[in-house]
Amino acid sequence: MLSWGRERVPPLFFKQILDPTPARPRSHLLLASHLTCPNLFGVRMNSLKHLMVALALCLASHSVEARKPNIIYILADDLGYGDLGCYGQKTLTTPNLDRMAAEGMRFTRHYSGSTVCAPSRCVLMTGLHTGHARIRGNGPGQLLPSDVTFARLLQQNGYATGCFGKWGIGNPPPLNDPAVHGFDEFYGYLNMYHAHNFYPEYVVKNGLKIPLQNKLYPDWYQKRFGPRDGAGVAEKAVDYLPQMIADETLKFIRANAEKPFFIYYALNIPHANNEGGGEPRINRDGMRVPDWGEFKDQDWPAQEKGFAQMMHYIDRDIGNMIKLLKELGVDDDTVIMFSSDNGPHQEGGHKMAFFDSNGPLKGMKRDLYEGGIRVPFIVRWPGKVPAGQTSAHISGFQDIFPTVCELAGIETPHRIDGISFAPTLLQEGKQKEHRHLYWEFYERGGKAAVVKGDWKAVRLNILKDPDAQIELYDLSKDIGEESNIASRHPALVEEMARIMKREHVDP
Ligand SMILES: [Ca+2]
Ligand SMILES: [Ca+2]
Repeated sequence: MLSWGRERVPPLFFKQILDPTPARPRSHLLLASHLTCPNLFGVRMNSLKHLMVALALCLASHSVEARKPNIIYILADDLGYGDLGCYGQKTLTTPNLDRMAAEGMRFTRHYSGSTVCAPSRCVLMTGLHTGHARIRGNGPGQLLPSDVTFARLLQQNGYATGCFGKWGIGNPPPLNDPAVHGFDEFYGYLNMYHAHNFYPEYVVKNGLKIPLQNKLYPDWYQKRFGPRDGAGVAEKAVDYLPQMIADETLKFIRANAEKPFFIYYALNIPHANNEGGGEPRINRDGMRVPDWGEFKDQDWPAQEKGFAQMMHYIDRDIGNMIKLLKELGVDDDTVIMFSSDNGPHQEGGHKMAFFDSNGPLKGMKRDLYEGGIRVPFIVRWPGKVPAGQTSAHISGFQDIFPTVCELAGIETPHRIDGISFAPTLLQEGKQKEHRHLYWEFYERGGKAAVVKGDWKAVRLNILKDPDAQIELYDLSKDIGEESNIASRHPALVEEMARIMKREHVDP
């Protein structure tokens, strides 16, 4: 981890250096290679020798300018560590994600940025953990234009960049927030309340609200204001936006197959429509889907059939995406990453235990126990990331920033909390390890947590008592965090307390 030192970092820390010294953009590379290659047919060559020299120069200039990989980062919303077949799910099947894991690398110690949506996405985009990040909860707040995202660095380095789905960083974010932070294209939901609604009345496309055919129950209009703009429950449910978002993503891939592209595909499923969960007019079904498909005859509550179908959609749409990459001949040039923004939810009438969404872990969304923050993470890059590997490397959302930049050959000059795990992915060079990972969270009494190798420290009720007792678990023997052994390791508990103090910087 890039250490912030023992002193508190002054507020100036947030004014990150905004001069990423971009590598030559791809358009320049193309221009350069064009200039290096003589006009073979328009200029008369004096001899065959000259022609051969020219050809050699031309080939050399192309070989040093190897294509930058496409990057697709897929983020599910509230999908748990136990929800995928390849992570032990017993009831539901996820054949495409399981294949993606079999053809790539599956991480068993990957952690989300936070235990709820907005801060987790902030950590992902900015590479700063929740003790340093601008957005640390789902409450009010926005990114500043000067906050550096890796999307912007990719854009500045010749990538076509698109965000599809739920932005949800800050509350409410400005309508053009993704454009401000490095995305050429955006299609989906800006604020998280809007993203609760699978049948909203509008979709945001490049800073504009585009109307859809859905109509809310009229009394929901009075409840929609400020950050809740767009939330509610549809009386007329026609356009299922998650499907339209999946289609738009494929369209972007087709349109940009020739360039290096970066896609941030931020699903808003299997999250609940929290407003729908309390709405008797739709039988309190916050897990509403167009149809229940193969699950329709199951003896399950409607909300569980809906959850199962959402998992099926996620898996099916990722399968279609990989199929398209193959069709376009860019599969080998594309790194795909899949994860979830926090642990499983129990909202919208859905029960977390129904499909055992946290697997062997303790807790769920809003906990800093493992169930709230340890998430599935799969990386597939045919021919580059070895197939069928499982990695126990300890990594978090803050690491995506430097990893993606390293894979794209981009320098990351400003200080972030992440460490690139490209050496693990490519099995090349020495992998640097985090000394520890840190989280803080301000709902339900407030809490903080540290992961240090197999040791896990959790401190609850920090709003009432910042020095509240620390719970300590040994994850190597106790993955379910059942046995608090803090009293047996006072020195380690002291150290965890020091880490918590050091990693928190007042926003
Ligand atoms: Ca979430
Ligand atoms: Ca469980």
